[in-house]
Amino acid sequence: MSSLFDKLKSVAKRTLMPEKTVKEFDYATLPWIDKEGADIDAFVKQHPAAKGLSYDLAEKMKFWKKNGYVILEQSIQKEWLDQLWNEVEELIDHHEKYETLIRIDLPEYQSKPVQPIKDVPKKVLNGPYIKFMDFHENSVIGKKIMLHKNIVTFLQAVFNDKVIAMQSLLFKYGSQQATHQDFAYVVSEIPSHLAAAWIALEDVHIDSGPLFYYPGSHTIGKFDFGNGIFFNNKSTLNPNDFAKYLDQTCQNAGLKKETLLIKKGDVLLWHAALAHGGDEIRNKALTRKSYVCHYSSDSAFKHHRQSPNTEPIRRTINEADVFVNPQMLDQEDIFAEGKKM
Ligand SMILES: O=C(O)CCC(=O)C(=O)O
Repeated sequence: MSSLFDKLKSVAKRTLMPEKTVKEFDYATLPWIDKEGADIDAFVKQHPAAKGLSYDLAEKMKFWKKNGYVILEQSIQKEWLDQLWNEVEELIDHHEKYETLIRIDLPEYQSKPVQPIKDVPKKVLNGPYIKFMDFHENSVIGKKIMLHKNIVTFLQAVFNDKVIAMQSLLFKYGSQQATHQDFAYVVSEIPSHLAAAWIALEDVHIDSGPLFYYPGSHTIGKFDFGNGIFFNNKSTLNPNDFAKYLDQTCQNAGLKKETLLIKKGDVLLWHAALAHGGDEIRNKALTRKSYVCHYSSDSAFKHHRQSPNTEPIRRTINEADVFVNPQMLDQEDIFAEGKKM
């Protein structure tokens, strides 16, 4: 136990030497595409994977630089998406057999929002405010979709580096999450080396609580949580303050809020700093099945989050890596149907 003297010493240290707080991304380590004068045409000419894609890489990259997102239409096979959702249904129906972690954002789970699925009642799992966490670790098809060539090729070009998949979330219903930018919550060693994919597992209905986003918001000034740009237990401001700041700043900058009404098989890719959130669910009967994956680069993400001090065990698909969860080795790829697809 620390003595009163130790406590006073640590208060004095904090008073004399305040922690250095970060207010912006470091320009030197920004992905090349975010720097001034990035020559996308010259880059794409040299990029071996640019040919044979279902989209025009240079055009999408220019759109990304200006708007902070792109939509890749009809880029994932529907049979793969159906297989993934069948596995989620199995996970829910026989939840007592599985260890997959679930995040439950309901008041009665406030003291322990993350729990193994086997401990969460089926009725809760089948309702809103549920996130199935890192299911790609359990599922081969989850990994294949996460590291699909159409996604990986684009992100590889954005980072000009190998792509590393960091984490994933599956949703049955809309999240209704307040406006945020992902870098504040999903932290890689170089915070600007972050991107996300929103993969539609069904056509999105306007009343199902669709994702919304502010095109162009990836360049607005960063919010200060009181201790810098990342939200953690030392922050004096909270996610609601963050949301208010983002909505207000986007409005003041004349950025228009867009609603994501994409079709099954379409993918939205977004920048670390694109302001986005989940709209209100206006029809509670409507699902909004979706798969959200977060990515970083090889230079910025070197360890599995659950095991920061060990060399990761890698699975490579389409030249991109995802790390095996070293704490749940017996759960890795237990859904193996995707091997045949
Ligand atoms: O899908 C949603 O409604 C929100 C997902 C999201 O914002 C995120 O994972 O960062």
